[in-house]
Amino acid sequence: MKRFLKERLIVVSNREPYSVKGRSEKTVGGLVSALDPVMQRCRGIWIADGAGHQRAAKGEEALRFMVPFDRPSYTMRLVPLTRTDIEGYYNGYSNRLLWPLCHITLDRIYHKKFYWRTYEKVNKLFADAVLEEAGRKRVTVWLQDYHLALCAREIKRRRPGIKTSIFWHIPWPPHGVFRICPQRKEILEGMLGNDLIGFHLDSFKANFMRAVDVELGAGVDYREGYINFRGHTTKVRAFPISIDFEWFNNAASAESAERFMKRFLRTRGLEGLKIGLSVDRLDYTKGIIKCLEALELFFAKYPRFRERFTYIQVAVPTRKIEPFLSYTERVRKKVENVNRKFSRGRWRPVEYIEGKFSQNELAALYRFADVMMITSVYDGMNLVAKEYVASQVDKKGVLLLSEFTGAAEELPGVTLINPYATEACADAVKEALEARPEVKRKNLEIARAHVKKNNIYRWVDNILKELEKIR
Ligand code: ADQ
Repeated sequence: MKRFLKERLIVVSNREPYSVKGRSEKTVGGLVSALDPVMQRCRGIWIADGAGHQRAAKGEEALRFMVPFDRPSYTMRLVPLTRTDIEGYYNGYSNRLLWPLCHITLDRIYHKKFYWRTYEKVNKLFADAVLEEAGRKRVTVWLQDYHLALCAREIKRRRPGIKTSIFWHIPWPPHGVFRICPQRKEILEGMLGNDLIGFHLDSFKANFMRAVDVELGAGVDYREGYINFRGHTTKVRAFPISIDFEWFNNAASAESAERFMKRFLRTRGLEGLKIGLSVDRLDYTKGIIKCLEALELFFAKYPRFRERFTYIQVAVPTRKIEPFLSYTERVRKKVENVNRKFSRGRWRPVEYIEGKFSQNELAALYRFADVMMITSVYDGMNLVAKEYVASQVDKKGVLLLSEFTGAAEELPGVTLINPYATEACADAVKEALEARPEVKRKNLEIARAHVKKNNIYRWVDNILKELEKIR
């Protein structure tokens, strides 16, 4: 990152970047993977929910401390939420309404009045923490994601001079879908408390602008990306998020990656096989069932790949609530079915691993996977796609990428798939496994050059540059 803001940077997110259970451990997820290196460099303040925190320390010390513990670089400030707060704001409004709504999985939407009341309350609690940390100092606040749609409006109400911005990490759906939201006006008004709103794609930005136009009658300059509402101007821009290319490139090139992979393949009896890979949170938007259905069809249609190819599905449990829990059950059952159908001797078509891997281990897996399939039914960006590309140091693999990910609109040199077209996905796996080495090399060179240039530091730089321009 080249740029530092003149003012102190306060990042606010639902989840803390480190969970502390005796030692500090980085949490899994796109947001943390993206922002932690940035905060380490600029020594800001990160405000997050501390409900999952189990610190030995009490009182003040428990809520405010430096992270990471082995290399203290920036301040963590926790907002202690009760179980009821989490139930209403996080499990409820954020993940039973906004998440399925923005991912257009409408029959998963469920709403209670209590969810909304708590969402409003918790957004106020986050605003309180921001104002307390800011004191009389000049700060720039950078809110993260759909949990905090109302926070800026509250900050501005009490200190209009504080510069605030939000980055929306998930899609913003077309207005015909967004209007389903029972609190659509309040959400939009809350968002317009920000001076800058960032989305991954121009299409999400256009959807948002259309919503404020229709719902609030705000003054909207579609071309320049400005919204005028009640005397306040908000700029809306697309900033496609990325990854630390060099980190993945180096981690995948390391000898330790080769050693890890050798051991991994040996202990699981996968030596000598072609390898496929998916790495997902156990979330219905990632289309894991779609991926397994495509594989089932692939092994049925192309039996010559049996005993020659195994697909590794790494799946990490995230939200321990419905409907994520039943989705996890469905995934497990589907894996069992496919394996029961095609296994022979020691060979299994799908190697299902439920759990978390370190980033070094992921880099190794990415490097040695001959094909990676990403079947999200809708996805803001999808960092896994970029991590795979950056880790493909030998340029021997193929990325099959759902056309419904943000990454698909941006990444050149990858093969787009439609996860709903099951047979076409199965065929794409076969074609990937038979692709000529020079074609794979050329495609990966193109994709890698793109991610190398448009990396996470550039993303942050672009957002901070835009924030600096705002008076
Ligand atoms: P996510 O929905 O979490 O992010 P994604 O962008 O793919 O999706 O990021 C997932 C992250 O978790 C990756 O960095 C990956 O390495 C990590 N991860 C996944 N499985 C893991 C495992 N088993 N072990 C360890 N790490 C694992 C949201 C949006 C995305 C958007 C990001 C960033 O839904 O569309 O790209 O935010 O804006």
